[in-house]
Amino acid sequence: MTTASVDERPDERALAAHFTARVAAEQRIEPRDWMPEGYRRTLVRQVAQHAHSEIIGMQPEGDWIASAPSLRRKSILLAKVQDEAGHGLYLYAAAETLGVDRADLTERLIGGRQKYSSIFNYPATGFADVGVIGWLVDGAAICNQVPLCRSSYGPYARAMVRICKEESFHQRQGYELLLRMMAGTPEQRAMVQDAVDRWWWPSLMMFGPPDAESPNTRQSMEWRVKRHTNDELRQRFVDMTVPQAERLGVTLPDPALRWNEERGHYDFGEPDWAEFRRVLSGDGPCNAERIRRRRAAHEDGAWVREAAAAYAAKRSAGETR
Ligand code: FAQ
Repeated sequence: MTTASVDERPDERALAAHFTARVAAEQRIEPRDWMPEGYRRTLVRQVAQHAHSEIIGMQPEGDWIASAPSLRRKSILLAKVQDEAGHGLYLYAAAETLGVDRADLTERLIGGRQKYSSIFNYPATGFADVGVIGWLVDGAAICNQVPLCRSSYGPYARAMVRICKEESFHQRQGYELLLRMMAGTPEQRAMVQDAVDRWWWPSLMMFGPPDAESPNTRQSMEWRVKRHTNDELRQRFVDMTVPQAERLGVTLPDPALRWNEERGHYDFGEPDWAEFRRVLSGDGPCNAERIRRRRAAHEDGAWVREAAAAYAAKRSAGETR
């Protein structure tokens, strides 16, 4: 006689059936609900990667706060970068509802054991990059994240609602900055075009590998953690962005880009997936620098964490007296 595995025990089977039915009925799964271990692991992976991306994502634009060309641009950029810190915090809080510890997730990030978005391993070399990051990177982030507001896991979906509102503001500030620069001098227009040339392909890579090479998509769609495949969202982003590029007066660096009447979508070229894999493996232009700075910031913040913990301990001792 063989012993039934945990998954085969009748009560576990009933719980799994209940979980599947709730997901199918578009009901939210909440932290105290039973969930399959794989579902929990997938969410920890995705939500933590997302949180890390927001925090590491502060670096490319953050570098421009000190040299923004006017007080107005400086305050806009400062507010945007602070929003990204806030997004990271909502997302770490959502991950903690799954039974993981934020300190441990941070250790995993700076130890290279957890990923963050490939896009933040590219340098922001000019001020036009701030506009292009807002337009393309936040634009891609919105495209990917609006459907996540309907993700099956309650705390993640609710965090996404708030994040998306702010991301759409970020996208507009980027586009507005670019409109201003495009109405400026030939040098300013050239800066914008140069930034678009550098950020276009990495932005398409934000959506992840092609569906045929995406190991997680099928299961994540079944669990309704993800609501669309990587390729569907990449197409949606291209369709949304081409008219914006035309309005702006920039050329997207893809000779294969053209409207396909039959499909009702733009055809576009293939991103360099070898470069994507290289960046994911740690060999992008800025990977080492991003992690080095994140680690230094974490170490520099040790005294704040210690002081907060000592204060919390003092308060709770006071409350129990
Ligand atoms: N970069 O099987 P799939 C932002 C990994 S936030 C790095 O397709 P999945 C805001 C993937 O983790 C940007 N790694 O995976 C902002 C998996 O690795 P693993 C972040 C990537 O999860 C704007 C493996 O490849 N957004 O921009 C990437 O089903 C401006 C196989 O891939 C989110 O995190 C990549 N691009 O789909 C901040 C959104 N793509 O863990 C500052 C939420 C894939 O198995 C300034 N996440 N990988 O070893 C998602 O929607 C999904 O996780 C995907 C990947 C679509 C990113």
